[in-house]
Amino acid sequence: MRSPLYVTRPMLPDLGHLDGLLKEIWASRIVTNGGPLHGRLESELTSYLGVPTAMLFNNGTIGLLAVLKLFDLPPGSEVITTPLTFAATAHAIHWNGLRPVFADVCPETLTIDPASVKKAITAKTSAILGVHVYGTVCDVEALQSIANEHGLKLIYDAAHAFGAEIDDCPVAMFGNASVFSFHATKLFNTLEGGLVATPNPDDREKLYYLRNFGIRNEDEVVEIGINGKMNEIQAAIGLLNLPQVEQERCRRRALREMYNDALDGLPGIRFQAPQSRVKQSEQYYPVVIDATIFGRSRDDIYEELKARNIFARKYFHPICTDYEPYRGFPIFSARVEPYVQKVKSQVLCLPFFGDVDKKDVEEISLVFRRPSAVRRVRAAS
Ligand code: T4K
Repeated sequence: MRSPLYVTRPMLPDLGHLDGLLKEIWASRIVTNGGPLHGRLESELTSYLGVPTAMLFNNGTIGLLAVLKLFDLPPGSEVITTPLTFAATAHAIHWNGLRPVFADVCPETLTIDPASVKKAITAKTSAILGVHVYGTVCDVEALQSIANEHGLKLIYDAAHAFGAEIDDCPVAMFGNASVFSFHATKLFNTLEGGLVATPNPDDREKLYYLRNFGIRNEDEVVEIGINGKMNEIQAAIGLLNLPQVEQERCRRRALREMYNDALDGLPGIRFQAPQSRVKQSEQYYPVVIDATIFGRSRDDIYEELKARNIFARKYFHPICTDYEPYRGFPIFSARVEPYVQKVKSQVLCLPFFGDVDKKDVEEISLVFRRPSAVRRVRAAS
């Protein structure tokens, strides 16, 4: 049996280099609360991401909580989002005392569908929270025009979109704010971590307070803040990983090409359409498997890969409206049936990180290309 192949593996720095930074931390004994490495990383990421405001957080979820607080959305108001996302997106809305409202996704991009967003707008809507899911960016122009027309805040969950650009413009310059995740499973990671970016330099001050209990100084607390602080060891990992990120992105880009070639021409298999104006973050490699054409389902392929020690993932199945707390929440759609209800059983994210090699891709493609044991068993029964 081959060694396990996971959907992703974290990029890690050279241990010798980490040792140097750990010695700095040990010498200063400043281990958190905005230490020197935190300051360095925040400033490097501000330049890297090309935004006026870039504030580190201890994870993406707390970043989402803080960003929803940043805009003082009316309590109980509605935030329109996609159900095809990680739990954190919807939960952050709920934790803010707001109501998540779900809108369908575009069949081509699997990002939130602007026409469906329009169907979901009511007098109570205060914001749209789009997700650049798998690294595919949302239709930022259409969403902005809806937000402008209805006076809504436009926020992006950019957990999958680190370093993405649209027409050479950093992705975080679109909308009112974007939230990145630096979790171990992300292209750029700080083990756990996150960042809130906005195109507005004036947001810095409030985000600073929201991240640190609202503390202005020893005598004043000016916001209902939270503990969103990244510690010095996370920052050290980030400082060492940042210079490696473009190389990892290039390796993934090459891997994407390999997969595209290996799976090309298979009826019923669709992979992420390239977005001509976009520099892709290269976060995930999702394929959409239409069992009625392909002959085997997403779950068949998932199981066959698993039997070979290859661990693809069904992100994001179940979708948010399948979770117990959101069961019964409608999915607003410009279509007769929400497309997301169909595609949630069809998406599979294949192993996607720099160390996945040609042999791995060949092995995976063989599973797609040959009649499976599952299918033979089914046919025989
Ligand atoms: N918004 C979106 C759209 C998101 O996708 C996420 C996070 C967030 C917001 C929230 O951001 P954070 O608060 O997390 O910063 C993972 C991650 O835990 C989660 O961060 C991520 N999305 C989500 C898509 O994936 P799981 O349950 O799939 O993780 P897990 O532990 O099964 O890991 C997947 C594979 O990665 C493992 O099979 C092996 C590999 N792995 C994982 C870890 C943690 C490693 O090799 N090393 C590791 O340390 O959720």
